Amino acid sequence: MRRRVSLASLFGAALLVLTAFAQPASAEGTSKQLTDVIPIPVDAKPNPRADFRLDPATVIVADRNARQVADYLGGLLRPSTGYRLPVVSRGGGSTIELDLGPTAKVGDQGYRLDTDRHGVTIRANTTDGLFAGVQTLRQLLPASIEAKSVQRHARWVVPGGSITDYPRFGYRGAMLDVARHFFTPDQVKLYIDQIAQYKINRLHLHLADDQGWRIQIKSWPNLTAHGGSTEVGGGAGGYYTQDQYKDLVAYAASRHITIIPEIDMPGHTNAALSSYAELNCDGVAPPLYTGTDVGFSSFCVDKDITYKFLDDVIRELAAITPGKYLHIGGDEAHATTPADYQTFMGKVLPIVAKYGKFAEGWNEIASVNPPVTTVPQFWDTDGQDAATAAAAARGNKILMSPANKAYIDQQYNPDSPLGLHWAGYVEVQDSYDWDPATAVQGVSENQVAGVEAPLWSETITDNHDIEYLAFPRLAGIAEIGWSPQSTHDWNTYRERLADQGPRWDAEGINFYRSPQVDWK
Ligand code: TNX
Repeated sequence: MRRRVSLASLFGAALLVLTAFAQPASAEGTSKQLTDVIPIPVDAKPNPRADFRLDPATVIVADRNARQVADYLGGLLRPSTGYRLPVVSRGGGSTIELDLGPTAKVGDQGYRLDTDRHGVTIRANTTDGLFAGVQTLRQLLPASIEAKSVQRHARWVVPGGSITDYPRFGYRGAMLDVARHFFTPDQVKLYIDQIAQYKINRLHLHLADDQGWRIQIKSWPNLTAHGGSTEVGGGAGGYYTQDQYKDLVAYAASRHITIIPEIDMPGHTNAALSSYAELNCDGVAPPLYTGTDVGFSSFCVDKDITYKFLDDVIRELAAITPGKYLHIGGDEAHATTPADYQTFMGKVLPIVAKYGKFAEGWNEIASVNPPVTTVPQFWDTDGQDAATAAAAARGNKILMSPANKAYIDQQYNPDSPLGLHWAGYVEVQDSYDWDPATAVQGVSENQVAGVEAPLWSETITDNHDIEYLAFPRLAGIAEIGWSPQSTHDWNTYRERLADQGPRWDAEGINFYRSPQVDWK
């Protein structure tokens, strides 16, 4: 008896020693906290005795309707683990199970994630929810899971416990301006992969501006042949054929992201006006433009051909866009009188509806009393716009992109090598520390569609540049869009953000090492 007791206490002492040894290992990232995730989950109940460790025999269990997410997960985990991780329809032993079926509390984008010593189960009502759960699982693993080659000495531990998680807002967007500088389909796909890990579910593509027209319109071929032939600085530009665009839409869908295409109008249209003389009031096509001024171009509001043209453009674009929104710009129409702007939008909004879509527009569109299905995107910097507040009061949902917080094309500080600063310098804390429910006077939580981080491309030309401006700020905007306001806290956020550094290194993401964060 005595002997037994002392054995037990010896065992206890050994355990203590082991735990002490385990501590530094966890600091190195072999074992993480359940909440060490961006965006932070709604609810997490850790169970430290239920950690799960992936091993060479682990299988991914998913039935047919979850297969796509399972294949994606396998694709994420195989390169660094070197494990086979086959996707099977049933299996025991060590498993990661994706389970599509009625799941309480989490709605149509959320998920439950339960981890015990035998494995991980992600449950959701939809494949979007499963995909979101997969992004969480990914971050619960050590950063080296993101490596592209086998990491022999890693311990692939997932912390035990349960997460119940769902988004605050349905719309969590990123925008990429492919008009000022063109980005190839592969460049856009890389950005899609990067934003998907933060549960971004919309990618708004700014497809036309003064400097370039980037989407093939078959009935108006000179838009791309001529209008797509240059960009800011005079480079060669480029455009997407409709097949390439459809492929991008499908690729985004495989990352559970909906593409929202934008044709900006009636301003920001020099590339189109330069391609077709008849679209100009004076019938004279202006030269192509490769500078960075705004507000000098306008479609001719009085000509019938303008609306014949836009009917064709919107018809062709709607036909290759499965998402329900088309963005029609409407910003900075300084070369259009307010009366003409009203007339113009009064004719174009019905064309969008005629082709079965809802419109999105920059907040100027709120002034034309658009249908309540139209989503004005607030981009101002002073937190007030009477027309936006009035639209919200009429029932329009507002998308939040206040430029001094959400514009990830702005410089971080005066020394930033890339970016503009008309909205001010936007450091990492600035982009995180705001609340969409109080960002605009007269627009409250239930009137907000969500958030979006626009990345204008006057100063950027490749993925390296994209990454430098988007990371870390995009992660903060993503968290604001997903996590409840009650979890909002810069001090704990900056610690979780620090943990993203090694992940971004492993992924090869060229992020800005802000001095506001103690990077690991
Ligand atoms: C303003 S914001 C613009 C864009 C520029 C951007 C640069 C908005 C709706 N229009 O045309 O690219 O600033 O930050």
